[in-house]
Amino acid sequence: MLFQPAMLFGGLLLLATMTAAQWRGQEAGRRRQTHRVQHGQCSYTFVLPEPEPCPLEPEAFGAPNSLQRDLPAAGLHLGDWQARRVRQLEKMLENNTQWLQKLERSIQTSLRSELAQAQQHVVQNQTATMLELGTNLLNQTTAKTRKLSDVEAQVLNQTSRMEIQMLETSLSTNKLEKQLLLQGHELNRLQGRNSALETRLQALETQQRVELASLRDQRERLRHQLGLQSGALAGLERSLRALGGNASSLQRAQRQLVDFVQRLVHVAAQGQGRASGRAPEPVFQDCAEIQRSGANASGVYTIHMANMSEPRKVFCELEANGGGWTLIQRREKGSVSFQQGWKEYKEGFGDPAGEHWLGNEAVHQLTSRAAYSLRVELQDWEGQETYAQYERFQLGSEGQMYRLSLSGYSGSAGDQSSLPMKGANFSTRDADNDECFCKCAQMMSGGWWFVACGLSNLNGIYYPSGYHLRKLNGIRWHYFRGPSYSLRATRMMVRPVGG
Ligand SMILES: [Ca+2]
Repeated sequence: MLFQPAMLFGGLLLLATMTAAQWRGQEAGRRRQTHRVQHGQCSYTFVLPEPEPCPLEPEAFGAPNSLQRDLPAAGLHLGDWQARRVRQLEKMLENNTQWLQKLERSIQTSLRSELAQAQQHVVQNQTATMLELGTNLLNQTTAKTRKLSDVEAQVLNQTSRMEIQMLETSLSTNKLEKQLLLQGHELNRLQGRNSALETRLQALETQQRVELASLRDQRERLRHQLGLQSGALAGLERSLRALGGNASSLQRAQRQLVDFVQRLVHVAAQGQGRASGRAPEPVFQDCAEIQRSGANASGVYTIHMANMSEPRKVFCELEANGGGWTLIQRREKGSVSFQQGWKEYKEGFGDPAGEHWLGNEAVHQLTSRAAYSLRVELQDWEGQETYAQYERFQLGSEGQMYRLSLSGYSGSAGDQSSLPMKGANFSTRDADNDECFCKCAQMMSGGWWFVACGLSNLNGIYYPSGYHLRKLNGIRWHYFRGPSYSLRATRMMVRPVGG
């Protein structure tokens, strides 16, 4: 079917050529007729038998020459001639048609075989090409498949690794979640406590506000009274100034009288001793006098202080820093408890050879007799030693709550004094004389000149090495080792000014 148009075209071409050739053939007379047929790229040449010339029937036409010759004359026979001629032509046409059919069959046969061959050839070529292509494709596919398998294996490895990591991650996530839960519980608990504390704090704040208001009222009242009293005081001061000279001379005379009486008592005792054959015993008021008497070894000596009935054993530092020092306090190993009350601090406690507090009353008596200096020596747990010295040091009476008076600070234990230069009352756990709403002696421990609560406390709790840090109730000296460092050793000693 596909070849039908081509064949038709070929047939038409053939007919055209043939007609031309026939014409040529007729023109050429009796030459042999060759027919060339062009079909695509192929050309076919056919040598065909010369068509038989149709014999003219003599009886019909007579001689051709005669026809031509007799034509005008024989006009009556022209219709017969034409009929014969038509039959002749019909026959020729029939012959040609037969010939054409033969030719067509021959062409068809030839074409069919060539077509089959061509088709076979094309099919073979195509098959080979296809096979080659298929082989290449197969090779490529195999290579790609191999690559894909490799990639798949890698992906599988990667996937398993990722799965392991995911497992690990989920485990750690679980752990973290548990921790988070625990922390959340803890947080809730703390929040609960916090809110309770906040409530308490608010209650305290309210209470403090109320207290503050009442205190303000009191302050106002006191100011008013102070105003009234200052006038009276000014008058009194004026009178006192007039009496001052007399009073101080009276005090001196009183002290001299007491000294005299004591010496007299002592002389009487010596007289009794002499009567009983014993050697007389010298009497000293402090370690400076002992040093002046010729002693030069530090140690425990006995002194007789003015206004004190009993002699006291004291430790005398007669070697360091010019000597003549009477110790009033020593800490060195924590063997003596300094958690004592007012009475104990008043009378003194401990052993003068070791750790001790000489006693506020004795120090008051000693420092009221003459002008005294104070020396404070400190040692930390790193082996550093330092000191603080005060040119003037005096303790008030018990009625004055053994008030501290200081002046003339110098030394290496900080640029500033850790003892209150403006003075302070003495406080113990049972006698709160500080300048704080709180009770410093109970918070900081021991007995000291607390302010509110101040920068020092050499009578705090003794903490051994390793426990001495971050202790607010330890042995403190702010400008040496800070507010919460508990020191290793301390000494406090007094000496008459210029003595
Ligand atoms: Ca207080």
